[in-house]
Amino acid sequence: MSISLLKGCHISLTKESPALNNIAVGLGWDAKKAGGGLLGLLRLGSDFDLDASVFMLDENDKLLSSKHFVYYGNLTSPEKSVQHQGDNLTGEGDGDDEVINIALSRLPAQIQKLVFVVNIYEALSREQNFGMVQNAFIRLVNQSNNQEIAHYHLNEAFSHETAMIFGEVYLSKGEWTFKAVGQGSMDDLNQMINLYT
Ligand SMILES: [Ca+2]
Ligand SMILES: [Ca+2]
Repeated sequence: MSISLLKGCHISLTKESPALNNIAVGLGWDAKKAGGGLLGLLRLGSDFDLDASVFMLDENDKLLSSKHFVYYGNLTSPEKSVQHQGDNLTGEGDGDDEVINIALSRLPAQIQKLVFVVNIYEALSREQNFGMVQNAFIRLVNQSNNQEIAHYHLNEAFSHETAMIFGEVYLSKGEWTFKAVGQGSMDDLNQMINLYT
């Protein structure tokens, strides 16, 4: 049975699924329906494109290399341990909008943490932020049996954030652990890359 996590909570994936190797990480969101008034008109004028990405970090919380930042412009990490399934441009519809596959056994030994981020494409020029997003979630599926292991719905009220850490998968005492993070930021992707470099 899938475990529903609240913000800040974590579970041991190794304990939940001892033979776990291939994980599909599904991330979803919807743009709030544009209301009336000028803001609604402005919002209708631009596409609303959210992008999921993964920072693959070593024990110092630094990217192992620039190729270990996996996003729509770099869909696969060098050793194919992390593979982004492609860019969704609208977020329309229920279910996963973007999916990132993880093969734990292929991860380089130096990788201690995977940080799953969703940011709004061209948020500044399009004047968009997470206050305009609803139904955001991250979920982990065991690909060997297609069973969902855990999910986290970001129910908090967000406002000016343009990027959001949805969750993290990290090694803790030798066990892969998933944490529901839900931490927003006004940084763009380049600023986040600098944080982890
Ligand atoms: Ca996208
Ligand atoms: Ca959606």
